[in-house]
Amino acid sequence: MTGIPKARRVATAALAAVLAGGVLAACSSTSTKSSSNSTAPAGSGSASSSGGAIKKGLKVYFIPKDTQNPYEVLADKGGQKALQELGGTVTVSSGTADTAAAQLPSIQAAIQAKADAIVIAANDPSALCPSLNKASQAGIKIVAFDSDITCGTSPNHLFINQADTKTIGTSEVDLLAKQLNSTGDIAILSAAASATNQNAWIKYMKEQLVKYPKMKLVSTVYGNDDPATSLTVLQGLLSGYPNLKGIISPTTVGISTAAQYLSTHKDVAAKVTLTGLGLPSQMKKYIKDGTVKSFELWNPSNLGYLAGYAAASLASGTAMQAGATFTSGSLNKSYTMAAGPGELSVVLGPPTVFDKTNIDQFNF
Ligand code: RAM
Repeated sequence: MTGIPKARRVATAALAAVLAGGVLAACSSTSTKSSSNSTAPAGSGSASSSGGAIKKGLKVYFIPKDTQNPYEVLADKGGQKALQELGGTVTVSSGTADTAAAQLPSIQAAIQAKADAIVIAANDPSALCPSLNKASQAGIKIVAFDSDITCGTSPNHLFINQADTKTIGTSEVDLLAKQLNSTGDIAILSAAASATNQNAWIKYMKEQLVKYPKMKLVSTVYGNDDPATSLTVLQGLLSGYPNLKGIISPTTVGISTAAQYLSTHKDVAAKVTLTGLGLPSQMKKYIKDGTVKSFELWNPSNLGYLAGYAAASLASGTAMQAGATFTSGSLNKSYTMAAGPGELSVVLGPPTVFDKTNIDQFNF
């Protein structure tokens, strides 16, 4: 959390870009000013990789989970910034619902456009594999970010992980346990039931809960990263489990929906503690009014930015293999691809915990 003033400055630009841009659906963009993080990037870095210089004019397709989720929009803006620095272009294309089916036409469009790389946040671990494999066979480099695919070697791909998967899951349970004195019935308000990232985090939450025998997970519900659905399943939870003491929502859409509900239902808020993964820009008011004590996240713009640099490096000849490195522009770091369990990945960095002591320093 160093360099906060600069983080605030560039993060404000990121948010302004989102507000000004509105919903992005299959639109090309070559310019944006957004990029920020708790690790405040500064100035442009060098554009090279272990494969040599970055090619000019690269066409990268960013396929987010959907085009309406503010988190995904920030991530895509980060990708656009990266490709702008590198002399390439980004096309953002996806559906409006978090399903694999809604992403398939965008993969097809990337193939038709002879894109150099696809950067995708997968709504399903396996349903996209055949289509992505076709893209790979057509010479398109495949990068997953935010939510991984599980395709084995067909296609080979690199996953840009926002933070260590296990840490994300276990730390959310620890945050809630601290506030609940490690006791009580709890529930998870997730996104799409098929989302790889959500399920990976939930798996580690369950493992971590073993350390808290007095905390009992009574239900996991899915709001599909849609505010209306998230509200409906939240209300179902509250009426179905009157003794509920805590909710973890590992999605920015779920936690902001739940926080909004609790802030206007003080009787419920007095009994139910909420934490999870949220955008500071959306959660600030709920921290200020005491609805939420703490939550976590990383900088989504930087996630997209790193994915953009990775995609450009791969499309410029960097090998898709463990040990291969690429630079990351203003993140000022060289990233090395590591073989994880069943995947090749790099990790952006640790999540930041936000509470009333630091929330004002973050605007993404
Ligand atoms: C939501 C999405 C996204 C996740 C964040 C934390 O916006 O589910 O995939 O990474 O929350």
